[in-house]
Amino acid sequence: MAERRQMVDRVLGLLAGTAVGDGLGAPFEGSATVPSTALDLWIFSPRTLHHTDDTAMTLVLAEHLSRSGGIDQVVLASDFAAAWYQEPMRGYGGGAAQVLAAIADGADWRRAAVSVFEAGSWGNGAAMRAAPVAVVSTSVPEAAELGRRSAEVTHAHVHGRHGAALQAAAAYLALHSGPNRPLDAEAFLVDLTDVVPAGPWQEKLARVRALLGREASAEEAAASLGHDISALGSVPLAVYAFLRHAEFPEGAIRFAVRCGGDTDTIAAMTGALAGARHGYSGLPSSWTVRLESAALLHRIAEHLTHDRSTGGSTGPHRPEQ
Ligand code: F2R
Ligand code: MG
Ligand code: MG
Repeated sequence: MAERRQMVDRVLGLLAGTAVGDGLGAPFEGSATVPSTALDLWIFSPRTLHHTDDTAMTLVLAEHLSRSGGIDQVVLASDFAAAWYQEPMRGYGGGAAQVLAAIADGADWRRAAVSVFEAGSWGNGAAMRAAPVAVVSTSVPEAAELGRRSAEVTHAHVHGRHGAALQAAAAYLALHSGPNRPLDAEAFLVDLTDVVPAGPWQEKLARVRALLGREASAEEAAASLGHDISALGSVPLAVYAFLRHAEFPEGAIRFAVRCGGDTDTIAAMTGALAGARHGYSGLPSSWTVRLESAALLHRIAEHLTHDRSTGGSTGPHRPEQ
């Protein structure tokens, strides 16, 4: 029972960390730099933390997983499209909105996902929502595989898919990291390196390792890893922000926003990892109390964890044959 409560706390932390990062980062999205003073004004404000597409899509995926225990791509594509149709004002990417509109109009997701960009989108929209697949996974490779499957319904480009795989694998490692001993950043990076191919992704992870070695600042990390709307130019930075302050979730999320650029998304991905490691109880209550969607997050975390701890009606995900 205590074990189940702990897992609910960590799953809720993963979801609430996403929403907090998203809400704290959103006002600064697109700003090259985020001065500490401006961030502090917003961090210490009592105003509601409204969420954007990052949290909206994360919650859709989490609900999908809690219903089915795995990923049914036809249904997931339609779930994403329905959420966009209901709330198109959540700040979706331009291409993503067109893909979702096509799916809402009845197009097959396989065609829709390559209807705007020929090779599909390399945006970070699949990575930003991928973390919940970690909850239904039983290994790092399975989390990565589910991340890719959740991505391809809208992000067909290989970089869009690798970004989701990396974030999903990082979320799995964070969720299952021992909370009572310091995180082993080197082992974390070795595991992540296994889920992406040699080339630019592994090169970015090598840079994360080097930046950690010299405790690089937000500005230096953003310059080295990128802080833009692409998956390759944002997921490694989110991993860095998490590892840079692995024992201090508040510091990790704050650091992510300070990196500038695609702040809502980088902070949402960092927040998912920090929340998965430290749980909802490890996030500042002065932030979680401001969340627009707090009640929904609690409900989804309970459902998602319930299905896992009971074996559920669905059991663990089996890869498609
Ligand atoms: N869209 C935004 N922010 C813009 C400002 C929103 C504004 N604040 C508002 O309130 O409306 N943020 C959100 O979008 C990002 C996730 O994007 P996603 O889901 O990947 O979308 P998309 O459209 O697929 O890709 C984003 C852009 O990247 C370029 N791009 C992608 N693939 C491309 C390709 N193969 N060839 C050329 N360009 C490609 C395009 O410019 C896409 O529009 C997150 O930041 C989220 O917060
Ligand atoms: Mg957004
Ligand atoms: Mg964004």
